[in-house]
Amino acid sequence: MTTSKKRVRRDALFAHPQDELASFSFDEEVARVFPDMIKRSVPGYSQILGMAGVIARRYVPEGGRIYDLGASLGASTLSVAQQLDHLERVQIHAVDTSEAMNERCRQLLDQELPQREVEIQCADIRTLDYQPCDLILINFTLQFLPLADRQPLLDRLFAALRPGGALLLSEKIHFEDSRQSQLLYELHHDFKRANGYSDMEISQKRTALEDVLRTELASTHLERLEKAGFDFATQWFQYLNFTSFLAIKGGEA
Ligand code: GEK
Repeated sequence: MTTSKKRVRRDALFAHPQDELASFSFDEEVARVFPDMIKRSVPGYSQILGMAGVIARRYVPEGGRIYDLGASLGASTLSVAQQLDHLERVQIHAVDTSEAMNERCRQLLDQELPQREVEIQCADIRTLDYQPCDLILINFTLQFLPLADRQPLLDRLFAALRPGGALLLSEKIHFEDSRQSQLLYELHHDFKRANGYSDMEISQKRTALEDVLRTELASTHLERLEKAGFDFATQWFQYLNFTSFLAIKGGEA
């Protein structure tokens, strides 16, 4: 077994006062610190990635196809591929619009997954030409799409899945009850503070994300999945205001 020494770059992108805050974008600066940023900002990220691999084992057959939508640096792809080591001819498509992310994703997967062919596609998941597939991972990506584009995308994903196939959807959410929303929102900020972010970093990042990341209710996600055609969907995970759904097309769960 070989061990690779990884240097994780610390996210300090919002550590200094910024006169004019540009909207958040997935550029080279973000791609460089992304693994550190997402781990310190998204409660439950590692648990969801771990389960993505476990879920893949259940739904992906030999010769199957997987899409990782908004793949960033390929962390979901990596988790899934590691659990499917025993299967031949599994095709994985890691799709992201950010060239900076794709470039780093390629380098990381070449290092970590030399034995597995992953097709890294620089494309918009709203217009991608989907081929029949067994598992779709869409982890913390739908939240960046305009609200009006979400149902048409889920309809297309449902159509692409083979019967018995699964969709893993993870999102930041808010709640109907304003007290619950406020408490979990504040606890999320406490979580970030506990992970070493200053109040200024938290507040500047929040401003940068304001019009870029739109959260919804868990019930809205479940209704949308049902409308797309999924026979079964469950909210299998929640950590503060971050959650994950598993939806199955037909057959047994
Ligand atoms: C992970 N899933 O580590 N088409 C393709 N990609 C897009 C689009 C689009 N329309 N819009 C945004 N993205 C990953 C984490 S990050 C989540 C996902 C976050 C991409 C965007 O470029 C970015 O790489 C990713 O979606 C969202 O498991 O940063 O909080």
